Amino acid sequence: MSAAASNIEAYWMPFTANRDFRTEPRIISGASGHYYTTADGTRLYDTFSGLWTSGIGHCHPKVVAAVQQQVATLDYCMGFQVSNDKAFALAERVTAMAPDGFSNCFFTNSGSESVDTALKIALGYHRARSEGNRTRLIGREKGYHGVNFGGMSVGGIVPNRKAFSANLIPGVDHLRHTLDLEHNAFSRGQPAWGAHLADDLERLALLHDGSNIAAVIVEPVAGSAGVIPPPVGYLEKLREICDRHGILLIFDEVITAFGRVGRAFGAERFGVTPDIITTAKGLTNGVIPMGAVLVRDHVYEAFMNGPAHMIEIFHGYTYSGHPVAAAAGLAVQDVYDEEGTFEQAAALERPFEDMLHAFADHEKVIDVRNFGLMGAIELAPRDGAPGARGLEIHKKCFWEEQLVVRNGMDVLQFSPFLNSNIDEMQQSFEAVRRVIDAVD
Ligand code: PXG
Ligand code: PLP
Repeated sequence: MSAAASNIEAYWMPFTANRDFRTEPRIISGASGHYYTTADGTRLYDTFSGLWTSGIGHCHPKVVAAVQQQVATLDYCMGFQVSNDKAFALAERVTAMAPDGFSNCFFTNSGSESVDTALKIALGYHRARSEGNRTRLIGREKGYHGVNFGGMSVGGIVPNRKAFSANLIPGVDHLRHTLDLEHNAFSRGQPAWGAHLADDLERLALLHDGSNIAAVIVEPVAGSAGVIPPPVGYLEKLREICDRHGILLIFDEVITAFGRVGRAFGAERFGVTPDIITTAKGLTNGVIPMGAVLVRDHVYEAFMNGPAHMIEIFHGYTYSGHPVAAAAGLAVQDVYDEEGTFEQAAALERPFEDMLHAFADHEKVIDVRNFGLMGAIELAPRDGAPGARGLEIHKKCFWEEQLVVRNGMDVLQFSPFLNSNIDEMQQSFEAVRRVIDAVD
C-alpha cells in the first residue's frame, strides 16, 4: 500500500512525531461509512470513529447533502449582533435534548474553545452575582481539556503542560486522578474502588476556603488519558461538595456527549447534573468543526442583568454559530433521532466490553478499561522506552491489518462507531490481537 502525497514537508502535524511520520506517511484521502481509503484505493477499518468524533460513520449521505445545500445557500454570516437561522435551530435542538434546566448554549469551534468559554462563563457568573472573589479553578490530574491556555492549565496531562509550565494560568489546583492499578485494574465499567478520591475537593475547599473557588471541571469519563471511568459514587460526591460550597461543576463532555455513553449526555447516564456542559466532536459528527457550551438556567440568568443594550459577555469567535457547521449539526441530530443512534450504541456496550476484556489475560496487557463505547487496553511499556510498543502497534495495524488504531503512549484506545457492525468490531479486535502477539 502506498499512502504518500507528493510533498509532505510543509504541514506541521498536531500531536504527531513529524519526522518519524515522514518516513512512513499514513495519509487518508477518502472515507465512507466505517472505512477510510488511501490514494491507492486500500480500505482501512476505523476503530476510533475519527477521533471520537464520527459516531454515525463517515460521509453519511444526509449530512453530506445538508452541508452541500447550506454552503450554496448561506456560506457565512457575521455572528455578532446579527446571526443566522441554522444557529438558532441547532441551539434549540441541542438544549432540548440536554438534561432539564439547560435552556441555553454558546457556540464555539472546538473542544478547546468550549472549555475556555466554560471557564470564562464560570468566572463571569460569580462576578455577576457579586462573588468576584471566586476565582480559583480546579481540574484533575490526567484530565484533558484541550490545548488553549485555560484548558491546558486545568488539564492534568504532564507532557501537554511541561513546556508551558511557567505560563499556566494562576489559581488552579488539581484533584487526584482515580486510576490506581493496584485497586481498580481490569474493572468492567465503573470501578467499585475510588469514590473517596472526590474528598480531595473538600480538602481544597478547606485549604482555600470554598468561597474562593469558582468551578471544578472534570470529564465524566476521562478520555485522552486512556479511558478512566469514574468510580461508583465519585461524581455524586463531587456534586454534593460543590453544592455545599457554592462551586460550579463543569462536565467536559467533548467525548461523552451525543451517544458515546449510550445516552445524549454523560450527565444523563450518570444521573449527576453539572452547571455547565462542554461539547464538540459528536455535535457535528466531526464533519465541520463546532462545539457548544450548555449552561443551566441560573448561570445564564445571572448574566442577563444590567442595561438591555449592553453586551452581557465579552466573548465570542468569528465562527461561533457558523451556518455550515450548524447545518451539519442539525442533520447529524436528525440522524441520531431517525436511526436511534444512542440506542444502537447502548446495545453495543456489552459485546464491546466482552471483546475488550478478552485481552485481560494477555501477557503484555496490564489493564483493560471501558465505559459506554469508550475502551482502552493498557500495555506494559518496554524497558526504558515508554510509548514505543504502542506506536509500533499503531503502525503495524495500519500497514499490515488495514486498521486505524489510536495509541496514547502504550494505551490502545477504542472508540467504535455508535452504529458498528458486531462482526466487523470482532474482526478488528482479532487483528489487534495478532499485532500485539507479533510485536516485542
Ligand atoms: N475536552 C475533552 C474531554 C476532549 O476529549 C478536548 C476537550 C479538546 O477538543 P479539541 O476539539 O480542541 O481537540 C478534547 C479533545 C485522544 C484525543 O487521543 C482526544 C482529544 C483530542 C486529541 C486526542 O483521546 N479530545
Ligand atoms: N487575531 C486577530 C488579529 C483577529 O482579528 C481575530 C478575530 O477577529 C482573532 C485573532 C480571533 O479569531 P477567531 O475569532 O477566529 O477566534
